[in-house]
Amino acid sequence: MGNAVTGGELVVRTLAKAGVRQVFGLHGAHLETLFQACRDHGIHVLDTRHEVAAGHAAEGYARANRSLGVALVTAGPGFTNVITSMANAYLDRTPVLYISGAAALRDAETNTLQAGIDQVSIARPITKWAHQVTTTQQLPRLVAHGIRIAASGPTGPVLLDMPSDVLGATVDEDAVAIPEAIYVDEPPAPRPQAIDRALELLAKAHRPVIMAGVGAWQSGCAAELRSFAESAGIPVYSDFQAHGLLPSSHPLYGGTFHKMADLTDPERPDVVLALGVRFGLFTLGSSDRLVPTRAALIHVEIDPKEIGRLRPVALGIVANSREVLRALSSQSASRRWPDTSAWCKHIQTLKSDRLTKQREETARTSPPIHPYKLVASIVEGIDAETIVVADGAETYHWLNEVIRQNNPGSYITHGFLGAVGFGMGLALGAQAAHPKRRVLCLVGDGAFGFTMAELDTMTRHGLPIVVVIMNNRSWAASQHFQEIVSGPARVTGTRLSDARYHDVAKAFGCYSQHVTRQEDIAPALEAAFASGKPACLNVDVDLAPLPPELHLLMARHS
Ligand SMILES: Cc1ncc(C[n+]2csc(CCOP(=O)(O)OP(=O)(O)O)c2C)c(N)n1
Repeated sequence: MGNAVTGGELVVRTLAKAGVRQVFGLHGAHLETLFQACRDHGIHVLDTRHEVAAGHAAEGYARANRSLGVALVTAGPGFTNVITSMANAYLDRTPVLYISGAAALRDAETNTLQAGIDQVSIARPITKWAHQVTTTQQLPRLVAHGIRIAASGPTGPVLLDMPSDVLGATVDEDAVAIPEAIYVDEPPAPRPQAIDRALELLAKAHRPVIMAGVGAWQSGCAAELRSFAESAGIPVYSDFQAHGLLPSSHPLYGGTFHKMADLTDPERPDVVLALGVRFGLFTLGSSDRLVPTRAALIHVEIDPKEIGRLRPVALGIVANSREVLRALSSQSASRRWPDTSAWCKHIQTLKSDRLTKQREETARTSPPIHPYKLVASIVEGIDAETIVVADGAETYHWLNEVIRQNNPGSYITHGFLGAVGFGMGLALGAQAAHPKRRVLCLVGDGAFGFTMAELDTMTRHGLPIVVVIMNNRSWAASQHFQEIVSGPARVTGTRLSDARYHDVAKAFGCYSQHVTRQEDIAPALEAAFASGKPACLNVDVDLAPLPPELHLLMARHS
């Protein structure tokens, strides 16, 4: 006979076996055995002020670390508060294990506390798998199963719903084995014929382009991407998740996908190798602004449902992006590649022309600070290791203009859900994943208001995140949309006040500053990082200018 252990203990032993050292959550009585077991096993619980932030922090951790994130939320409202995070993780393919408490099975249909809703059914459409565990002995097997599902491509969220009596019951530890091999390590590789065909198409191209998407980033192909792009002389664009996979400073990097709209006839791509790209919002749907209709598309995707979804393909390959790049590279050296140097140079010229144009257009002195100048100052004021989180619509579109990261997983921002208000949580997770790196969270004033109490979480846990508020006193993307669609005289429900957010931050124990002049941004950033504390810079910016990317998107939707 071994020791009698609780279900909570079995869950945590399994998490520990899977390499989990950090979880995010907010306590509730239903979770008590889990919190106690985490304490015993040295798994750090980063407790937030709102489950919204706990869910997003688990996402931020997963995205900054390219590993599993774990969120613990209590029964009923704790669960409903992470629905947005679940949906976000689902659409962005972020591997998060959500563990929800639930009322004891013996209390079913008794109108008891925090119960009466079917949490599994609610989660099912927004997770890869949702399941209620009904037997204590099955907890290790099902936790391992959930982790395997979340972490295997295409990765995504999983909900395990755990009734309090299942967690609280004890079993003989010798009667329950903790699974050893939890992760699946063999990603799907392409067939040789597919690689031959891809090489044939690419070798004939005059203006080839690689588009790296979420699947490329998740495959961990930074070295392979660089080596293949260099050997074949092919420029690379990326979506937000794959940003930094090829360093922004690399002469073959063209920018985020939307920058492909700067390629105009006759200099447009003729062959596109899309690695783990999900066509849609970030490729302007099925429009041919980014990928011309006449271009041959080679689409590599781990999920066959994405291939040909919006664009017909010349060749579809269901495989892991890194495996495909390895196979391409193994044959690349023996090939004669066409000289693409003029094409690559053209893309670099477009890139620098765009920056020069914006610098000239925004050259006027402050106040009010032009939003472009704020993002440009931020990018100049951070080191190459800094992780940047961006939240808020116009805010992140401005940042997209200038962001340059040299590491993957270092730019964490909006995906398909477009959920405003997730930045503070993401930043908590990113900083927990990388305690030695700097984390800067750029956030719209509207977005900041969702979870500003997380400044307290930062203070309590000693996380020196620098929060910069792009304060335009408005839900700017909404207000601008309204002005364009309904007219400037019809603005309603989209204005915000000139709140003193820096005072709020001070009250939470943060370093804080109100910034109103362009020339004060750089020193304020420096002081914020030097403080070694969580910091909040409330920066007043001009509401009027519209970010260039938004022109592109509004043109599409008008
Ligand atoms: C949770 C959520 N609520 C509402 C919206 C609709 N929405 C899209 S952009 C936007 C304005 C965001 O304002 P802010 O955070 O201040 O950023 P800004 O656009 O001013 O940079 C809103 C409300 C959304 N995307 N997500």
